[in-house]
Amino acid sequence: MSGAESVNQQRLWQRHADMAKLGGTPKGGVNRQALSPEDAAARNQLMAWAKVRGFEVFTDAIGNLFVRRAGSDTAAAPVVSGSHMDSQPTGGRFDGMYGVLAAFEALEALEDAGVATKRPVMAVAWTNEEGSRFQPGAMGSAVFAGHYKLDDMLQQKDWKGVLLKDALAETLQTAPAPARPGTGFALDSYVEAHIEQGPRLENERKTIGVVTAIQGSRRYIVTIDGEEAHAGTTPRAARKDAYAAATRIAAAMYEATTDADDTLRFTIGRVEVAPGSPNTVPGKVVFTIDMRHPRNDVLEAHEKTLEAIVAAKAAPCPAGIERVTNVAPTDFDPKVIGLVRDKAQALGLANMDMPSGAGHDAMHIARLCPTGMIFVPCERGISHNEIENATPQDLAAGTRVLVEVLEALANR
Ligand code: HGY
Ligand code: MN
Ligand code: MN
Repeated sequence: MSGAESVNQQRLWQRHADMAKLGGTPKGGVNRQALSPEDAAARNQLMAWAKVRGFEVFTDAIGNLFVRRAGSDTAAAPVVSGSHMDSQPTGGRFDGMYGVLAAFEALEALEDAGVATKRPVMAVAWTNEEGSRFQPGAMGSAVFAGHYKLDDMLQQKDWKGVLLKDALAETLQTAPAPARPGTGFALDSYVEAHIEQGPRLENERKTIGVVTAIQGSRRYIVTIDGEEAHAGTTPRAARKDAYAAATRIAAAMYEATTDADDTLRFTIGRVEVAPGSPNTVPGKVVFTIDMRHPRNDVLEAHEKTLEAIVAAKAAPCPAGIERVTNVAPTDFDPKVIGLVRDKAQALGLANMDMPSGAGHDAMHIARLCPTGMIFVPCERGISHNEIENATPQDLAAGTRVLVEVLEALANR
């Protein structure tokens, strides 16, 4: 039996159902935010499955969780596949989790098929890809790739002021694993499977997305300092209303980022208004910006525009804009792209080349080793939403391509 023939569609689907219970929401989605008790439960579940198979497991200093299937050449750098198990607050059961479970299923299929590989093959669950609780996102893979310093990330706080260092320690206590010091080790190659999180595959009736690139992404925090005052007695002329300033700034930003070809992605996803009392003029507003585009020069130009808008529209409130992440557009490795396409073809799966609008851990790992991604469709392209859905058949098809690609990389 080949690796692909040993992919067990029912086992893979059931694992998704089992994992969806960890942080499951009444609407059928998941709220399994990074380094939460639900995240720890998912880590324990993955390690329990790995233990049954006798796969080695370990974590690194930022909590990335690795599952290793040995190869014949113990000194060889591993071929790695994976994604993330943390979710958005109102997330779906496939975003990230599919990539981790497809990688684990690939290890199991190689085992079931009795396929020996020269290089070790590993599955990984990267810490905090979503970046919704702790910013920045794709944190575990970024620290692994040296894009962020470990100590800086350990000092990050969530919106309630919880230190990442403390949340990580608690998670690793709840979900203990052999810990390797530091982060980062040599990888031979990396392939990540993920739902598309867009409608193209479904619209074009393709089963496999051969991912060629990931667009650039930048995140900012805008802080506006007004002056708290009585809502009933304070004349408009005397006000330093932080929320009024925020609305002027946001309106100007939406207008400035409305490009003719609808390629730029501009999102204000979180707004905090303090003190949040109906009869007190807001004294402080903090809001996030997520901006993306395939070209860095376009992002650079828009960043200058955002800065100019804050300077021009904030008065009479002092305001600032701080960039918190900047990930350049990523082109994947042509050899890995070709391998994904060839294996999809060989398996008779309709496929198409396409870029990724969403960010993924692969965008950081691509700076370390030959990297590629495999997309499968999700229903109506909906994601970051509890109704996110995919079919067992598509998930298994993507996993069959994945195991063939991993085997080819591990034996070349
Ligand atoms: O934001 C992203 O692109 C990813 O889904 N976390
Ligand atoms: Mn994801
Ligand atoms: Mn996501």
